[in-house]
Amino acid sequence: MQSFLKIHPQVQKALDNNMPIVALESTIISHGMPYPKNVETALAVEQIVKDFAAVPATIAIINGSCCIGLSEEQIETFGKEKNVWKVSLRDMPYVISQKLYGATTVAATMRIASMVGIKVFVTGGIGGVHRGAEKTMDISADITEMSNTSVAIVSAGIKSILDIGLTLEYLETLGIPVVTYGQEIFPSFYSRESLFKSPLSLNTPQEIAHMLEVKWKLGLTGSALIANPIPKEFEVPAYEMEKYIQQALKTADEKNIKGKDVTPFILQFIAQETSGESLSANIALIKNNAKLGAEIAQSLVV
Ligand code: PSU
Ligand code: MN
Repeated sequence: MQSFLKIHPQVQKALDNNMPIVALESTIISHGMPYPKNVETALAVEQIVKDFAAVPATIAIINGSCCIGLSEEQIETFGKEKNVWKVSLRDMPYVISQKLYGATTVAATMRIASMVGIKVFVTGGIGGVHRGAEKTMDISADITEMSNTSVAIVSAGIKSILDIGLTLEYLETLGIPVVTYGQEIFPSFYSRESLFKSPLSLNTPQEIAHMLEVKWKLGLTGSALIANPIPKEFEVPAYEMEKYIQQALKTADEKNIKGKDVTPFILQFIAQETSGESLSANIALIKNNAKLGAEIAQSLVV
């Protein structure tokens, strides 16, 4: 497996010295946001992780290697290049063996992070159970991967483009702890609230880190979803988002958008329709997650 891994010297140094590391995904750069905001955000997020005394490791597939830690130039390439694959678990062997550019989703990123022992991963929002999944069976591999891989995910809850209730049910089935930071109500990505009470909540990064330690010491392998509500000043009320989500889902259906193209299409549609308001919210929440992720990584001793 080692022969497929390419570890950035800074990340290697952090691994050797048991320093806190935060993994970051690359699909959000290539398929989740438009250029140049995507590159600016990816670099800003790395800087925040550094400001909070942890080492960022953005993960992507380049020329047959799983790269753990990217240079600024490589991040720029992922933000600009049009022929980048969105790589979930099922795509990994193909994209690696064909030596293609691959941006890793939550599922693929956490799997690669776990190969070198990184325990904390920060993103905007995870994939989950889509609305209408009872007919389409569209359930992200992010969710099933969370039961396989022992890497905690810091996200802003579950995007309201998904079925939040069904996603929470699925996470329960898989035995994955869902912990909201600092409030009882479960957040819905663009908004601090949802119709759901959070299954668990904790008020400090230290308590979250301690919970993770206990989980893994008990031999309860797998992830935990740490839901970090978007800062108040950037939130878009759920009822306002809902009409854009409905439009996006309807348009995706009319255009017969399927499979892995659904999530990027919906994100782009909503960003366009809200004149970038959803994009600003997305950027703000991922920065906020980077801070919490670094703080959790700091406190973690596993
Ligand atoms: N959520 C976002 N932006 C994103 C994604 C999720 O706000 O770019 C990406 C992540 O990489 C996630 C993927 O893993 O979408 C999920 O895709 P799917 O629903 O096709 O599994
Ligand atoms: Mn899907």
